[in-house]
Amino acid sequence: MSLEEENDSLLEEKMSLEEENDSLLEEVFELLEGPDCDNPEVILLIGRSGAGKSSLVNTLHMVLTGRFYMIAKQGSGQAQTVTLDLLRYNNCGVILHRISDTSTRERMTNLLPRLPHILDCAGLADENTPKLREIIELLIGGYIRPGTSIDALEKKQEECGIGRLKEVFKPDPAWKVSKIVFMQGCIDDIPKNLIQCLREVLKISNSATLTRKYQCEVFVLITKYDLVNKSSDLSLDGNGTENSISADQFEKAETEIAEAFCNVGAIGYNTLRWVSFTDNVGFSESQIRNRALKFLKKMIEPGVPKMPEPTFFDRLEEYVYQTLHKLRRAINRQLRERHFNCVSIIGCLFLSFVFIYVMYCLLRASV
Ligand SMILES: Nc1nc2c(ncn2[C@@H]2O[C@H](COP(=O)(O)OP(=O)(O)OP(=O)(O)O)[C@@H](O)[C@H]2O)c(=O)[nH]1
Ligand SMILES: [Mg+2]
Repeated sequence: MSLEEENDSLLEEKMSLEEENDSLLEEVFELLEGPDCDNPEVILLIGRSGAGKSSLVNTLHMVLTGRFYMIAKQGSGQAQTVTLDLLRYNNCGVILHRISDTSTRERMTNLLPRLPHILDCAGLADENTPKLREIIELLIGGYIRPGTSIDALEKKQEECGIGRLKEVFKPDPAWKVSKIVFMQGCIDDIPKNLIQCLREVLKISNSATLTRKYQCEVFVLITKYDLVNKSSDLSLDGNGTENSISADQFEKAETEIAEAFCNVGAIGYNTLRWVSFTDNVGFSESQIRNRALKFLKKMIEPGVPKMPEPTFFDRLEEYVYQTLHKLRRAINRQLRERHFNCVSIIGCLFLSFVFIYVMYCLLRASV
């Protein structure tokens, strides 16, 4: 192919990508207008340090406003670890006056409050310990105030004892996470312990109702996709750095991470390849925009329906019912083994009445 032909085909590719981006943005707007986006999603970015979490915040902001500002401090060069707190970016950090395109700004006027809120957290360790499980549970459950230093939180955990932090912090429904995005650099080792830790937290269920406590959908973003060498010769392509990996290595890593997540449904549909706007990124602006808009669309489109959370009375009712069932079994056992005596049966009946009475009073108080 001559140089001219190559330029023409590149231009054509760019044009079609830009057209696709325009229709993706339109789809995003349409979704935002719908009743499914009445309550903005709260998305928690989670992963090892340097996975590209803060870069994602800046990239989404750039894609939505048309202007690049470092609203989230991202690493560069040797300074990789920069986020040390839990930071919240309301409505993807977008503010109306920052949107450069006039028609987009007009369209966004009513839609902006419906954009997801993003929580960018300090990189987490690759461990599966009660300590980290508690921190992740508090993050997901909305116990941690945005702006909290993760170091300070860990110190508090040492002071109070592991497992006691829930008694110290009050959850706020507005901080509760609805979607988790696990971020993993394609060139980095897969943090299997951290993934296991997250899976265990998501498995926690309510002991009375047996329903899952945290019904967040999990997505996996394989970041730094620009570092994948599309040709098999590493010296030729892939952004020309020693960090490049081959397409085969990438696919292997992608399968491995999907397998690590298989129980929380992250294979296929929930796994995306991501590139951020950074210093040396080897992707064009339209390509980055394309991936970012696809990601945003996935974040706001309807997913697996959430079961209604059990109320206090649901839990109480279930607890009373289970306790009565235990009492009935205990009485039956006593009768079978002929160990029963008047005192124990009166005691059981008395306890049953107390339970029913407490239930009745609480239900009346709630009406
Ligand atoms: N090539 C390439 N580099 C990226 C990409 N995204 C992020 N980086 C680089 O990866 C490094 C870490 O990015 P951050 O966004 O700060 O990572 P982080 O996950 O927020 O890290 P912590 O705040 O320490 O948890 C920086 O040097 C970025 O420039 C990408 O898509 N491609
Ligand atoms: Mg960061």
